[in-house]
Amino acid sequence: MQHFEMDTIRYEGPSTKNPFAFRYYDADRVILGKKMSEHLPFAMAWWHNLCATGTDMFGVGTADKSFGAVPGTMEHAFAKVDAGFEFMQKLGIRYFCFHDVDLVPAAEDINETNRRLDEITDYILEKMNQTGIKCLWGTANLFGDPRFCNGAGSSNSAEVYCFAAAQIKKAIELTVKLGGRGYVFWGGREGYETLLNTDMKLEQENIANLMHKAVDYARSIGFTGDFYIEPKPKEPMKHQYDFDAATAIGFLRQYGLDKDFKMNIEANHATLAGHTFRHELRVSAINGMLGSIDANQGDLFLGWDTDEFPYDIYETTMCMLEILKYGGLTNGGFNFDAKNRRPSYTKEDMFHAFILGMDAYALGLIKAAKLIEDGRLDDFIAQRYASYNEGIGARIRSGEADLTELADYALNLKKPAAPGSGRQEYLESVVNSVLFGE
Ligand code: XLS
Ligand code: CA
Ligand code: CA
Repeated sequence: MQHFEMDTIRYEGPSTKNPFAFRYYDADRVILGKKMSEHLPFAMAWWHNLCATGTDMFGVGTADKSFGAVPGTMEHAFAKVDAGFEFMQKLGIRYFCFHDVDLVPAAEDINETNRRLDEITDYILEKMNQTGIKCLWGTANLFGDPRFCNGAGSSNSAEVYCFAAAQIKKAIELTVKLGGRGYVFWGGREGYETLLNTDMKLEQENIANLMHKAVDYARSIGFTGDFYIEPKPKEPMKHQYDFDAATAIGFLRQYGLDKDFKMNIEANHATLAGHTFRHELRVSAINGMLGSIDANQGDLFLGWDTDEFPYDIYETTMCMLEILKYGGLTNGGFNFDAKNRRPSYTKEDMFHAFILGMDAYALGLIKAAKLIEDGRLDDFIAQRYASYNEGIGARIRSGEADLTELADYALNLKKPAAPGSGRQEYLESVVNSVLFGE
């Protein structure tokens, strides 16, 4: 049974008026020596695309995601697999990401949920073998069930902590079964509402302990991929422990987890933390922890996580610039953790959203490569720090000069030369000319 009427979406070039065609995403086009499809391993998020109907605090869903079955049944779970694979094939999406409970309806008894998960992943595996579509990463939903109202690894209840462990264990097994290249820990409700009732130290130690046990178990059953922390500062909790990349990296180092973990950076979470997306990517990259990307965008006028499909070409260009300059993603990809706006509720809209997102990243890649080839930004930065290439600057970089030598250097000079203009406006005009010059 076909779930979507559209044909396969093809590249037709920037001038096409066909709403069901790519304008920029041309899978086989080579950019800086690599195919676009290799630069951009796109993934579909099971939860937004196949599960979410547009429910919000003020109203029920607007989109029909029943796919011909009764929601809440295993028949529906199977229909979602069929629809999901058809959708990915039609768009040329080669990866998917999932939470355990995206795949099947959770049962009262966790043993029954696990049995359902075994059944559905057998079927998913068949579909993967037929289509060549792969799993980018898996994760466990440790925030939806009321038992996790005080967190999972950070729960005050040891029993709830064990249930979190059981879900993580199963989700890791499923990720390994599906050949997933990563396993994500998004903090969910790992944080607090008020310090009046919170033992922060105990909670953080417990989370770290759970992560260590997860790594040990995963490695023992053959998982060779990356673990990711996905930072987010707030929502649903007032304060979440994995506030941003710098905080999460500090936590990983504090508890000896930095060899197994990298960052999964979500664009919308970066802006919620008061950073640019690019900032979070740079912090991760310079710490050797640029892992994977949740490709979406937020709304700067709103204080919450809107998970919109990316359309801002400045943002996608700067993201791709970071990724190209820091050597690409290893096991990671570009997961569209994004949802249609509630009034865009048709099946066509699901396609429009992915075409928008894939084209926005493809155009960002094209423009980022142009910025690199143009060279003016790199040249400017190299020249800006040139004082560290020789003389006292080189001795600072090598660590040879002690504080007295540095101070004596200054005393001899009496007054430093001006540091040189930052030329921000000039550089911004260079960016515009590369983006829009032709
Ligand atoms: C929520 C997160 C979540 C993670 C996976 O804000 O983005 O969807 O990506 O648990
Ligand atoms: Ca996410
Ligand atoms: Ca989000």
